[in-house]
Amino acid sequence: MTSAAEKTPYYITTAITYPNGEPHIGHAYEYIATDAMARFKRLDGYDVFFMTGTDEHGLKIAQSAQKAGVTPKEFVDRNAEIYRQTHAELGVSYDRFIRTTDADHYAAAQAIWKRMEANGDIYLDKYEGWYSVRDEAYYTEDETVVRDGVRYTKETDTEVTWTAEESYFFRLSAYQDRLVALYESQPEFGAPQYRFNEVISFVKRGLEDLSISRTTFDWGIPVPDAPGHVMYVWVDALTNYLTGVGFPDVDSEAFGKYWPADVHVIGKDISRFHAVYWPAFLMSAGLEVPKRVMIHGFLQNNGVKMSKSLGNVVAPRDFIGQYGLDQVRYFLLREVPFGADGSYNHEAIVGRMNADLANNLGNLAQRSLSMVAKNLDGVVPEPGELTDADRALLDAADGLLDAARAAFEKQEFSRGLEAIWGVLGDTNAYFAEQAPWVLRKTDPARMATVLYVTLEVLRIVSVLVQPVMPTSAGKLLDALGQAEGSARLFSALGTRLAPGTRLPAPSPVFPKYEEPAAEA
Ligand code: ME8
Repeated sequence: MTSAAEKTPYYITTAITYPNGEPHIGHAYEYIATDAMARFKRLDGYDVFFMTGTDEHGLKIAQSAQKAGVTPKEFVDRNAEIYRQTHAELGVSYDRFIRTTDADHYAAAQAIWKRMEANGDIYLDKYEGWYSVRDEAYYTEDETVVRDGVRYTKETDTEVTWTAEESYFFRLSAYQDRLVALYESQPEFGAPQYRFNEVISFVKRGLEDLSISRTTFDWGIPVPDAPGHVMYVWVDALTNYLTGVGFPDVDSEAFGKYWPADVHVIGKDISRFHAVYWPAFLMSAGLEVPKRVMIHGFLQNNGVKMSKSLGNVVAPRDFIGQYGLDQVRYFLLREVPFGADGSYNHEAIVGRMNADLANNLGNLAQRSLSMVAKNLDGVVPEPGELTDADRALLDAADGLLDAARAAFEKQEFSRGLEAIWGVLGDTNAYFAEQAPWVLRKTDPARMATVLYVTLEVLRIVSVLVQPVMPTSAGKLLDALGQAEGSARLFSALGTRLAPGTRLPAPSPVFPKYEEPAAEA
């Protein structure tokens, strides 16, 4: 037994969301993927710390609050609750839900600022430029276009206005070589490679110093010893990853254990902040940089960008209500290679639900478990001598743990699930070929062996799909007589299903999706 003290720490985070709109399926996608990763590592014996939360400062939030006729703090208190609720509905097993208005976060943001300042990387100057409130970022003139008398950014198509203010600057330009050296010495720092390459070329083109304070509004963390200045929201936001593990107390147990983070999971629109600014801030502050920034793509509704004006934004709650939580979690992680942009539509979801879940997994489990209930008094039989077919199938199932580890280690969830469903496909073929319902009359001992092998593959598969479908996999493991606890950890895959295990009466776990009957 490994005690908690000996477990390898694993620190994983999502981006922290701006709580100014309703949560949509794109946010849910990131939460679910990160949750699956955290659950995978816990089941694999790691000491996991998983953090998510909300990014509550900045002009955009202040303006939304004003529109809603409440103070910024009232606004974020109300909206952070909505996001917390979404996490609960999605079954997200976070260890901390951080809010950038938490008191310990103010201390952490001010501490990192002081460290960067002490290192000579912060200076006061004047800033002029095209500012996008939506992006909380300045753009150069050639990064913008004018349409119908209004100027927009080319990249994000958000409106910009000419803004001039006194501002503190971070000497980002001084970090170009160190960043390139980091990317070379830590080639897995950014992933997937094609998205990381964009970051690398951006840095190689040369970096300008970064404006990191604002004086035109006050909804932010005060810059230490600089009345009138609040921190640029991204300095504040990125620091959340340190706050969660005890910073500024770098001698704390949490910090020693969990920093540097193992992986920050983020979307492609914020890769620059995480793979360029963030490591530069950390180097300046004399802190280690994260091990990996995993950049996922964007989800589109039927190939169309989700937007309020198109009215095609799907709320996670509605999505889950229609298909079921585990079904949605499976679909999102199986359908789109993590990193790539993806699209969802009703037919694709129903296809996966019916073929992969109801048929390949659910039906196989129900048929084999019912046969054990009817013919073997609901007790896992002792297998007889194994045939080549039995051994080949068990070998393939035994190889799944390593295959899943290799895939999940790189957040390649779809690849891991594909391997598992490959073995399920083999198992269905095996079941049809061996035809235990025929053996029942001709060779009951052989029937028992075939059922044993089938249940054993189902046990291995159920243990491995827990990170993706916690509730359904739990029900399958109940049906296979595997109690909660050590029998469900990956370490339980080192032993075989125990003959003699008494199984409860089986009931179907994955119903087929039926189209609601058309209204008469
Ligand atoms: O960017 N598909 O917050 P945010 C997939 N507060 N992912 C999507 C998506 C979509 N359609 N739309 C958004 C912020 N996301 C900052 C982060 S971290 C220190 C600060 C992802 O609410 C997006 O890429 O705009 C990001 O990773 C997360 O949702 C939150 O986005």
